Amino acid sequence: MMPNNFQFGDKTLNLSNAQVMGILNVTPDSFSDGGKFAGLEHALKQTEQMITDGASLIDIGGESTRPGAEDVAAEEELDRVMPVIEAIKQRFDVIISLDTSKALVMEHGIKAGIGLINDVRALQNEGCLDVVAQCDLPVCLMHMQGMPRTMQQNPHYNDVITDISEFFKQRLHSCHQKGIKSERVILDPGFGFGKTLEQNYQLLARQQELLKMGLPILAGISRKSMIGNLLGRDVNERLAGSLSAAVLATLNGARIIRVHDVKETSDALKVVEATLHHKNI
Ligand code: 8Y7
Repeated sequence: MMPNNFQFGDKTLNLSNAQVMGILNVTPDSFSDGGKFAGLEHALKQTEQMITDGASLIDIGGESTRPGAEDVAAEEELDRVMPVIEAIKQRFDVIISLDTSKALVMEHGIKAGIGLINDVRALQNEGCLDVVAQCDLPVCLMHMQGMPRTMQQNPHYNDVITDISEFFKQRLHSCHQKGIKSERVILDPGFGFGKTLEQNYQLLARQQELLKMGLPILAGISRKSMIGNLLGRDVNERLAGSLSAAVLATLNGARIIRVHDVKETSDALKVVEATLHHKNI
């Protein structure tokens, strides 16, 4: 059985209720915010608003991983994320999730007091397993097929759930070899990361099969192409689609939902939770 209480550094979250993770992009090219949160003041206002609106985690990322994006140097990523992490730590009592795939950035973030390492490359880059092994923070291992620059070119799966489960097993094995226990691992199927529209919806439909791994699931679908391409909607017109996806991901077992629209998602998930409360009792 999965424990309900999950430790994020010095903070505990009860994952028996779905939790909202608010996205704070600090990339100049972030695709849906147009880089307008690049400034520290704006990032802090955005953070405060997301906390008020119901986010229990704030995910800070300084590397764009949108399809086609180029790599960012570690120094540049540190320059983008560290001032924001430090300022948030000073002012707010919220769990900071650091979206990075670089060992050096993880190391700095850990020292600054983050509560979660969110790695879309699932600790496959050099040094990441070692850095995570030396701390006791949780880590989110996300599935991606290929690399951001080319991942949408020709994704292929024998079976999307089987293949993703296999990937998780391999990554968990590597974690265990370094002494990173499963108890601090969160799994994420990686919607949109090397997946066609069909594959993304099959994944959402069958997401609960991943619960067999016995670990909490995080899902990020907010404003993604699987919404936009299905509906023919620009990135700023994807709220209703994103909310539907957040509800479905929660019904299908996700415990943390990564979103741009925190207020609306928190409301939607409260309605889901109030209903689910009456099941199995
Ligand atoms: C995800 C993510 C992104 C996701 C996790 C976007 C950083 C692309 N997507 N991290 N990051 N899961 N764990 O559209 O789905 O937000 S970036």
